[in-house]
Amino acid sequence: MQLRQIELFALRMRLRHPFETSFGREEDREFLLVRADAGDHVGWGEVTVSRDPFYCYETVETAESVLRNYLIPWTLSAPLAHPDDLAARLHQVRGHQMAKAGLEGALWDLYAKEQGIPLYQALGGERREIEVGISIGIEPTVDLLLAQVERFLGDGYRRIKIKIKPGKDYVPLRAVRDRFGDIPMMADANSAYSLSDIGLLQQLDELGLMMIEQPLSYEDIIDHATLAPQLKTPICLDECIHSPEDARKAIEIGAAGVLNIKIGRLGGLSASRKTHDIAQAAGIPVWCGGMLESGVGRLHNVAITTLGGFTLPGDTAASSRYWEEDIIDPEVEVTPHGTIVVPQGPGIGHAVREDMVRRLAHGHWTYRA
Ligand code: OSB
Ligand code: MG
Repeated sequence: MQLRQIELFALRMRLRHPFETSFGREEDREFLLVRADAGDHVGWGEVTVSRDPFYCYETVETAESVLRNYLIPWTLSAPLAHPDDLAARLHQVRGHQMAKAGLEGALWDLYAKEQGIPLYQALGGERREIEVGISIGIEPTVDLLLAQVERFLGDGYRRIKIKIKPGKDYVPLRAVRDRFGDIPMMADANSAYSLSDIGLLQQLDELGLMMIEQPLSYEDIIDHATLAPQLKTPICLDECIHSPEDARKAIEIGAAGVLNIKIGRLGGLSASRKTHDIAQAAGIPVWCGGMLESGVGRLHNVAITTLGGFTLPGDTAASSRYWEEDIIDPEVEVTPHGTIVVPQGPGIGHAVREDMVRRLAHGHWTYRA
């Protein structure tokens, strides 16, 4: 890959419905897009950060800073044969996984386009249709939650994930079970509990959840390993897995029965694929998590989900669940039976609406090789 220039765009997009988790409420998504230009082909990646350091320490500003001062100049400093080689070049920068992932994602899209193949094939994926679920935020009332669940079941989503926090856990989940019966259902706590809440977490066991996602601290795997044998519900880790090595260790000590793979949190598609391979070898199912992505990040999520170990429906919902208008054409759609048909065109497979990106961008930086 012979890069000519890399551009960075700062975007703010209004969500159709505010999204509330145990760590806060988002009404606007703020994130970065990376455009990698090699002359004949252009690749796009999404830096899945947020404005605030509440899900993780990275923010729009930290990603912008580390991309501009280190990651982009180092990427442009010499040609790269394959996107898998980028991580080694950026290795000296510790952490900042989302910043690295957005840049690497643009190179993966570019690489696949140069090869004339879809991104999912470049990654070694095989599935042509992926199963998807929906992630529902904390709603102000049980009735509003039930209305959301009803709507998304009607849309065909294959599993319902509901955000919980202390005081908004057993009661709303019980109401969903009572109303909708034996639907595939799980909960995501985003680190809102500690080991002293074990009685409360054990109460959730009776709901027959597929799994509970990240009940304990965002930087813990030890307490999750202590908790796991005391629950019937499998534990799925999200926040505390930042690398394939983290995944290996969590699996080794019994902290995770399931893994949520987020490309941004893991530092890119290459690391996500490695994490998938480790989980698959250990018999641990994985699914693809989401960060309320625009169409660009969403299509990267679709591509990674085609790997064989993604045996559970992920959080990759339709563009229209988030946006009035997405920045890709066509938008990502979900079939009435809760699947996304994997695009077969080169790279991410859908066009990026560049005019719209340039119009929406409130920050724009260009770096030449
Ligand atoms: O914990 O998975 C999470 C959104 C923002 C931050 C963290 C999470 C989420 C979601 C939404 O659950 C997933 C999506 O619909 O993109
Ligand atoms: Mg989560």
